[in-house]
Parts: sequence; C-alpha cells; structure tokens
Amino acid sequence: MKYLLLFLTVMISLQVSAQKAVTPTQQFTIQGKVKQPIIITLTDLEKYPTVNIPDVVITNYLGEARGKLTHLKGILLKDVLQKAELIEANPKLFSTFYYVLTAADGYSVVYSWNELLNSPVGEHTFIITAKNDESLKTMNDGILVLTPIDFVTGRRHVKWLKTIEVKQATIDQ
Ligand SMILES: Nc1nc2c(c(=O)[nH]1)N[C@H]1C(S)=C(S)[C@@H](COP(=O)(O)O)O[C@H]1N2
Ligand SMILES: [Mo]
Repeated sequence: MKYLLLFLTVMISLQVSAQKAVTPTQQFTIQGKVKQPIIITLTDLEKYPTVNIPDVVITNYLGEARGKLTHLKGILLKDVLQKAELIEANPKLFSTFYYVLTAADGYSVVYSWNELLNSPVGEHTFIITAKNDESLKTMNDGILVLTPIDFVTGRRHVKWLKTIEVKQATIDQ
C-alpha cells in the first residue's frame, strides 16, 4: 500500500511537471484528407484579419471558473482552414468531414466541417493572437484555439495546437 501510494505520488508529480514542460508551439500542420498538407507558422497567422474578442471566462466540465482571458484578439480558424482543399469532388459529402485538433501534449478536440464552415460556431472559433498582455510570439499557450460561445469554454480551449487532421466519416452501406 505504502509503495502504491509512493508510486502514485511520483506518477502524479511527473504528470504535473510534464504539463508545465510543454514547449509553446510555433507552427501547426493541416493534414489528412486534403489535396496538399499545409504548415502554418506564426508569421502566416499575422497575415489574416484580426478581430477583438470580448473577455472570456474559461470554465471546466463542472462549470467552475478556471481563469479569465482579457484583451483578446484572434483570427478565424475557418479562414485558415479554407486554404486546405478537401479531397472530395461531391460538395454534398463535405458534410461528412471533420477536423481533429491535437495539441503538443496529446489533448484533442473535434469540430465538424458544418460547424466551422456552415454555422455560427465558425464565426466564433478563433486562433488567439493576443491575450492578457501577451502577443502570439510570447504566449505561453503557444497556438491557442478557442470557441468563446461554448457553454463550457475549457473543452475547446486548445493550448499548444500542433496538428489539424482532416477526416471523413465513413458511410455505412
Ligand atoms: N493542450 C491542452 N489544452 C487543454 C487541456 C490540456 O490538457 N491540454 N485541458 C483542457 C481543459 S479540460 C480545460 S478545463 C482547460 C483549462 O484551462 P487552463 O489549463 O488554462 O486552466 O484547458 C483545456 N485545454
Ligand atoms: Mo476541463
């Protein structure tokens, strides 16, 4: 029992320090079912139109406040995604596509093609380019994606974005 507790304590502290040790990401890749994989760097992100975003309270799955983001600016994730052409000739089937965003620490969230490109969620899903008093180049969270209109904002507050995998749901015959 004593050793089990010791083992768990060591594992938990390793986990905590591992979270702190994630290096802020400087670029991410859009890959998968696209005609050409694309690497997006911080310099590329500077080329997109920026909008001011009202303050956002980050809540966890219990609805508890984890922190408040202020002085936010961002660019629309969909503006960047539009550069990645889907491998699909039939526009009707765009509705079967989804995007898997994965962070450098393995944290992963999904957005569907319709959600981002055919719904108000897409108008409110940002790559954050300034927050609190940090700019994109100094942000500890690396490339950060956020949907401020989500009910629980923590879930799609993706720090250290590394890849966006474009996928298609298979159609069962
Ligand atoms: N890369 C990454 N982003 C993440 C997480 C994570 O573990 N890794 N946790 C998420 C969860 S579950 C919540 S509630 C919020 C919490 O934000 P905070 O870590 O800035 O408090 O971040 C989200 N973003
Ligand atoms: Mo969470």
